Amino acid sequence: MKPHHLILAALCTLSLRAQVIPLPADDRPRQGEFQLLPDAWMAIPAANPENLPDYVGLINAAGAKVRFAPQDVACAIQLLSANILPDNYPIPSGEGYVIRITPQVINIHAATAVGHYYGVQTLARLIEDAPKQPNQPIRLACRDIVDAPRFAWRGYMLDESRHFSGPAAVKRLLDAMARYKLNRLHWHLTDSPAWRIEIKKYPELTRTGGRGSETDRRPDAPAAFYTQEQIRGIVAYARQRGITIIPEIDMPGHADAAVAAYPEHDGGGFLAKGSTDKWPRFTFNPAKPATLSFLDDILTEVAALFPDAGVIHFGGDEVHFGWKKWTELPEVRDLMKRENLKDLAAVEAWFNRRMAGTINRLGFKTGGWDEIAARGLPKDKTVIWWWRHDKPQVLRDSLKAGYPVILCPRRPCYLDFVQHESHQAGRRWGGFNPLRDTYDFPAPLDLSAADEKQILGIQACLWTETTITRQRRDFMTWPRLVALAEAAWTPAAKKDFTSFETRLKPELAWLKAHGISAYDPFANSPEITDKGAKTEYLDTPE
Ligand code: TNX
Repeated sequence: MKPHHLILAALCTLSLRAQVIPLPADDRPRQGEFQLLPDAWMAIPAANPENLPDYVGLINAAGAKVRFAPQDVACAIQLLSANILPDNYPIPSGEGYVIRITPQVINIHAATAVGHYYGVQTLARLIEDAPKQPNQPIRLACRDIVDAPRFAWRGYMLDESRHFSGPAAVKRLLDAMARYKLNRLHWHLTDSPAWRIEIKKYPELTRTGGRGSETDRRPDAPAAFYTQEQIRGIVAYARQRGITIIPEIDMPGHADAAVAAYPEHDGGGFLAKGSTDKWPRFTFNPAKPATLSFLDDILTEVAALFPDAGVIHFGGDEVHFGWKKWTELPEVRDLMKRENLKDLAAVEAWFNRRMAGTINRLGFKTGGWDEIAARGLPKDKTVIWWWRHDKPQVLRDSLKAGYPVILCPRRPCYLDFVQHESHQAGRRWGGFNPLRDTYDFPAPLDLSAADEKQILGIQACLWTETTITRQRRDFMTWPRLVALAEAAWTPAAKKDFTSFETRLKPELAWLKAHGISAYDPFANSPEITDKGAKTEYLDTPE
């Protein structure tokens, strides 16, 4: 071909470049194109409409104009079952799907509603990417996309205690997570600065414990928290987007806010260094019967609010920082004698087993930070979150002991770490977390195939000590969370940072258009530091 013929060919041929993040597992071009006409029909399988994702809405938000089809009309887009594919196709299961774009029709095959949802998300990206003119068909290149996630757990953790987000911000976050096929929101609802989840039996938890934030310790600061009604609404909103919310109620450490509300459960905290104890009531009393029933009651209400969570996370992190008072507590002394416990680590382990028993009885697995790995909890009812990147042996031991593990090491999964060498606000620990490190994860761990079977997935965590405003929370989260989404979904062999960067550029525009103030790594946009910012409070009904 002469050069000008090549140019002509390029102009006439539709782009086959898939502007999709996360990159699908397999994308095979075919001959021809499909023309999606205005007002075309979209067929959706009958199901409980209340729980159905808004498939039509997603396609139309991408710039098309399709309609929900009545029975028996010829449809342009059809959501079909998994097992009516031609013989040579793999049958999708779970979150997987197959999209077939032929000149006649677009078929999306999946075994589940969430599989269809992810197929529709991918199709929506192809539609977004296609050139559009008013009242003209949208031309889509024919192709087969055969897709399924690498990891079942593709998560984000949001710390609500240090600074509160509020229902509107969480829904906005869920929308963006769904776009990138992230499927778990780990909701860190309680910690030392404040308690953010309404518990009907103990109203002081939020009335007193919900006051203030990491940067506002005034005793009369307003309270900010989620009511149970708001939580039910957020859980349903997430479910329609394929996202499961996992609540975390941190114990026996990180308990100051709860203990401020109900001081009878105090187990002591950091010992005085000079006169400034930062968290004097860091722990619950781990052995007092009334405290254990109080925690049972809380977990019972939490379980009812998150019926589909599968796992309730009970924290379990950093307890030894604040357990020094335990030796003086009569209940702890009695327990040690009665149960023949030789040290405080054994007391902590006893407490973990005691509370895990409650969680299991409520029908959930127990989730915990990696400190709980050596505590003798049942491996079929416990999930470990590996976070201490400086303790790789803890990961090895957890895998060896047979626990399912979620990987969220500080490096490169903590989003309170800075992302550019010039950035001043945020953490570092022998380095920081640039976009590329998050994208490449978990390759540096050199996981074997056997390891990978035991690893549920990966998760980014936003601890909010230094993120006061929504703008800074966005800045620290995005676009690293987009990189994590591709790392969690796309097969290792298909990951390619250069291709990711090309696809990320238009995503930055999408994030901006949706009011999300992401960091722009290409322009090295100015750092949002929150220097001088004040805690923002939302109105929450009493
Ligand atoms: C450690 S990560 C914590 C959090 C802090 C975080 C700050 C973990 C299980 N505990 O309480 O917010 O460091 O990076």
